[in-house]
Amino acid sequence: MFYDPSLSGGRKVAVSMIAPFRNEVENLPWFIERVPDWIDEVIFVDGNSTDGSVDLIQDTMPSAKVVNQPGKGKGNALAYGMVNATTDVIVAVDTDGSMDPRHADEYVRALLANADLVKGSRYLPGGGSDDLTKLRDVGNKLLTLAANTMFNQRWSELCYGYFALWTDHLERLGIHDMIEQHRVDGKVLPYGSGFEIETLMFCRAVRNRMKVVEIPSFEAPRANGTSSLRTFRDGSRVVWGMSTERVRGIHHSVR
Ligand SMILES: Nc1nc2c(ncn2[C@@H]2O[C@H](COP(=O)(O)OP(=O)(O)O)[C@@H](O)[C@H]2O)c(=O)[nH]1
Ligand SMILES: [Mg+2]
Repeated sequence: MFYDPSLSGGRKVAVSMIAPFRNEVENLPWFIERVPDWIDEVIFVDGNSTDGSVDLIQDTMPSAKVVNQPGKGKGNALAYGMVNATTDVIVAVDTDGSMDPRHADEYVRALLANADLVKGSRYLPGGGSDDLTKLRDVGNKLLTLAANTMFNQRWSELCYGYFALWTDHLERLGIHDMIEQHRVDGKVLPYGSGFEIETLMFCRAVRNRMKVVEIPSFEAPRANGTSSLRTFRDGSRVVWGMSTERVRGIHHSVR
């Protein structure tokens, strides 16, 4: 349970941490050690790992839930993890050693201080990244500019996976519907199944007139292994995401 007497009349909230992983056996011990003890439910979402990640989680954190994603891609994993949450609040965190789960309280505090969705930003003062290559940095800035123009926002960042929201909002954001489309025909993942998931959620939050708040976040370099993001393929999917949401209409509800 998260409890801060100075916020929201001292309301207690139960929190789920959603942690997607694919072959992160070397990075998971660091992550698991840092999961705050006030987190009520940790849902690890496996993308068919073959490196013993599942055994490691079950041995070192037997209280955690480990679920298999029904389809492919990080978006599919996150959506599936989120709809399995049984608590009030969801915090999503990567498990590659780049995001420190000990900062989850900052996200919950911002939700309790009256936000609907809280997104981490590496570009706000106090945030940063040692993981972004120059190319990704420029790409992310251009994508942010495009999303800000299309959705009339002043976001400092777009493609970042540390975020939190009230679980009740999932339905409004159409997340349940997304995991229905988990069948993958051919090579292209269905819409929402890839790294465009965050863009899709943030843009849909605007479409639903939800209050989106950014807080600073620092991203360390991925501790071990390599990123599965491919800059051009996934950058194009992000453009697909924001354009699709824009065409669907800014102030028309998602559902
Ligand atoms: N379950 C699952 N997790 C994934 C998948 N792709 C990436 N991840 C996880 O999502 C997080 C971010 O992925 P990463 O490859 O580091 O991308 P980057 O942070 O954008 O460079 C990591 O914790 C990965 O293990 C996937 O297809 N399925
Ligand atoms: Mg990473």
